[in-house]
Amino acid sequence: MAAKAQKQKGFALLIDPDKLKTKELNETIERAVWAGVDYFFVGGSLLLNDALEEVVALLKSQTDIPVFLFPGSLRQISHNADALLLLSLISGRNPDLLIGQHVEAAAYLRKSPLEILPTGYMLIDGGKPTSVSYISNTQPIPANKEDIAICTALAGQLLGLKLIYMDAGSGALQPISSQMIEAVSSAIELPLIVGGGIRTAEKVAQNIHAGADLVVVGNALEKAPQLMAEMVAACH
Ligand code: 1GP
Repeated sequence: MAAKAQKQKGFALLIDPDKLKTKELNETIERAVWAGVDYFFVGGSLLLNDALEEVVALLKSQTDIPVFLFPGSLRQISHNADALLLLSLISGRNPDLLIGQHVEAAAYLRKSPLEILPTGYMLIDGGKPTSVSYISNTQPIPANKEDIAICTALAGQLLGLKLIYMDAGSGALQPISSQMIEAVSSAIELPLIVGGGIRTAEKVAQNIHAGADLVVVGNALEKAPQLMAEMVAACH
């Protein structure tokens, strides 16, 4: 745990290729560089516009900020990104999202130049049904059940996953509580990513203080991009 505490904290800006037009994306990239964003996460539940390749190409051509794919499904892959969060939805009991899609994608991913980051993905109830809980056909972990979250994250660690991502879902009414973050963070040795419904720099700071290693924000910065610099600063 001591080693974990010394690790650098970071901020990831989530980009949903369905939402941003090229002009807005250019402005977002400029702002992200200026603010000192550590990572771009790229992904969405559906990818309606088939814009993933275009978005990744633009990010890679304009910045050195690493681009991590955060795919709604393993059909959402671009080899031009830097890394892939290979998500196993360990809070749910949908075998397709625990192992099924991974089997289908394995031979393809093995040939890919992407760095593969095996990630235990845990949905935590954020106060309203989210796209991801609907599409994944799974129940999130109740927001006040720290014991279930701890055991789920621990199981992910024992299975050899390399990261744990706790997500209240995009646009969640209630972001994950500090109590929940602290409980899980202090029970595992893996880096902990936290996202979903974070709207203020204060909440970013609270998450870091509670033990998150990487904080992810999407929606709030689509609506209020001027908050980006203070949110990033709250991580460092
Ligand atoms: C969702 O954790 C991400 O998967 C980010 O959520 O869009 O609510 O910031 P928001």
